[in-house]
Order: sequence, then C-alpha cells, then structure tokens
Amino acid sequence: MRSVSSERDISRAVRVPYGLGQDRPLTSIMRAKKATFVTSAALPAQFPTPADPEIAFAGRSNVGKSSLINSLIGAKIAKTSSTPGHTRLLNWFRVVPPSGPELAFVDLPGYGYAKVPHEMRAAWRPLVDAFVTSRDSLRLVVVIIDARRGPEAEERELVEWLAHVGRPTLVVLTKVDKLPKSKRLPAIQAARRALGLDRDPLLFSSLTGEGAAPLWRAIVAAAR
Ligand SMILES: Nc1nc2c(ncn2[C@@H]2O[C@H](COP(=O)(O)OP(=O)(O)O)[C@@H](O)[C@H]2O)c(=O)[nH]1
Ligand SMILES: [Mg+2]
Repeated sequence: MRSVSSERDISRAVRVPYGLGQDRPLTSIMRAKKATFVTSAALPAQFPTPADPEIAFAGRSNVGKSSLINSLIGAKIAKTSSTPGHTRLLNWFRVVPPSGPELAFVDLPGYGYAKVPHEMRAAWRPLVDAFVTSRDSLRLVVVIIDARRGPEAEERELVEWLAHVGRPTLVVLTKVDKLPKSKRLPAIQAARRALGLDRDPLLFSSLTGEGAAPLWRAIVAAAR
C-alpha cells in the first residue's frame, strides 16, 4: 500500500495529460492547482484522520470515475483501469482547487461490476457505508452515471440511501461526448425524475473537458 511518504505533486510533474491520456489544450479547462495522493484504505480502521472537507466520488466500474477525477485535477492521479473489480480501496487525495481552500478527494471503490464474485460486490457496501456514515468531514458525494445508460437500480439505491443518511449528493452524467445533442435534455430529465433529485444532474465529459467548470463550482461551494 502506498503511504503518505510517497506523496508526489503530480499536477506539476505531469505536463498536460489528463482524463483519457490525450494531450489537449488546458486553457479553457478548470483544474486543480495542486494534488497529491495521501493514502488508501481497505478497512475503516485505515481511514485517515479527517483534515480537510471531503468530496467523495462514487460510480459503477468503468463509468469513467477515474477519468473524471483526473480531468478535474489535470493529471493522471487516479488509475484508469481496464480490469475493474480488482481494487476495493478508498483512495484519498489532497487537492488545492482552482479557487478556495484545500480539500480532500475520496475515490470510492467502483460497484456493480457483473464479473466480480458476489462476495466482492458484497464487500463494497459495508466499507462505503462506514465511510459515508462516519465522516463528519464529508461534504458531498458525487455520483457518476453514464449519460447513455442513465440510472439503474444500483444508482437509485445509492442516491436514496445517501438522502436517507443526509449526505449532500451531486449526480453527474458522464461520457456526454457520446450522446447526441438532441438526447442531452431528455437524459437530464430522465435521471432527475428516476432519482427524485431536486436539481438537474450535471453533464460531463473527460474527453472534451465539458462540464469541468460547473462541477468544480459545485464542489467548491459544497466544501465551504
Ligand atoms: N468517450 C468517453 N470515454 C470515457 C470518458 N470517461 C472515461 N471514458 C472511458 O471509459 C473507460 C473507463 O474509464 P475509467 O475512468 O477507468 O472508469 P472507472 O472504472 O469508473 O474509473 C475508459 O476506457 C475511458 O477511456 C468520457 O468522458 N468520454
Ligand atoms: Mg477507476
């Protein structure tokens, strides 16, 4: 397991790549001023002592969670993996946002991957449960959903449960670059209705950087 002593300032070490690993101009894209890996935890006992306001990211495996985190940070800090379902870790990153004080990003383990054994899926819940219910420092849970698929049973359950435990939730529909323009508004409305949200989900694309600025604004506002 990586430890605090292995911290690196990744945003400075890496020049331009982000998101999907393509080099693209960052001029129009909001990104973190600085980000460092802090620690991983496989058990609640390994959760770090809360320091900064925490923003957690949840989504089914392969939804584009790591790519979204990398886009916001402007560096490949979260692993993008083609073998989902292997890690059941929470990962903490210390992040200096484009504006405002330092915060922590918490990358929650992916869920709903059909090919992992049932026990692994069952392991997700208690770990994430412990995190979501025990952290007073948790300010926002960003629930990431594929814009083309929309919410399924697991997303409905997750959003319902977060509301039940009183955690502020922001739904993000990602991979919106794959959605024809005519299907954007219907996707927003369908997700909002299916999840009973009181605000529209945000549209996002790690490929184009679309949606990074409003997402950063929502994150910074929630952390205040
Ligand atoms: N077109 C498109 N592909 C994406 C986007 N975000 C992620 N992907 C792709 O989706 C796959 C899973 O991405 P990853 O970030 O590893 O997903 P994770 O398992 O949720 O962390 C990878 O092949 C990515 O290249 C996006 O916004 N647009
Ligand atoms: Mg990932």
